[in-house]
Amino acid sequence: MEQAGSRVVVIDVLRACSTMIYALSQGCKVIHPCDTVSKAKDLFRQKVKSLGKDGVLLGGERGGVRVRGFHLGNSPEEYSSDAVRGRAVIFTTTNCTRNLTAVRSPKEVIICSFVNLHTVVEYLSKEDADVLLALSGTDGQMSLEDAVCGGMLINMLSDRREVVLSDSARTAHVLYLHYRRNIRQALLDSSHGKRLLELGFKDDIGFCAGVGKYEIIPRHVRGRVVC
Ligand code: 3SL
Repeated sequence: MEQAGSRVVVIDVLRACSTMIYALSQGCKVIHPCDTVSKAKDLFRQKVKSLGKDGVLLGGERGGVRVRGFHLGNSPEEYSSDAVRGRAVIFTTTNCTRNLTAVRSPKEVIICSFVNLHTVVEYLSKEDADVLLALSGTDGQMSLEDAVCGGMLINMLSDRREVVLSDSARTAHVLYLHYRRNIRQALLDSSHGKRLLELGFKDDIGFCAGVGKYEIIPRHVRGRVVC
């Protein structure tokens, strides 16, 4: 996907963007998103040669659960300072990293979820460039939680600068207005949230519903996510 002149904001509330934001806030040096498990394993082997075994971790999920043989799954709190500080993470998830590696922008690609939303909005409000929201969704379908997050971004940005909305942006905004008093409920109502609950990831839902906890803006630049 390429949008000439636009800043692209990739949103995946549950859970990959929230996890990447948390990992980088905890001192992770760089995240390398990969679209497939085999590419992640290949890249890991290469990086071990240059960074050593202690310098790099393999993280991610398929079907919500940690890939067999990986050090970390896709629960944000696994990426604590103790685990990731000073290290590179090779990261692959079912939807988000695949979408992320497909997005191109001549301006920039920004990683966003509720947990860094305020900082992203402050940044976007300083410039007039078009903004394209790329909602990760689930298996090619729209996800309620990503739409509500996009809608909240639109709501906050429209207080700070002029915005002209497409129909899909307007739809996301209306969904946000519905959930504005209880963001966590949007995550609980979503099919993705329900699946994570069944898998035992209740704490992740609480974490990912925490609005504006981290003041960082990760960017995807030439295959690397960095702050
Ligand atoms: O598909 C993804 O990118 C993941 O974030 C999905 S899950 O939350 O790990 O199920």
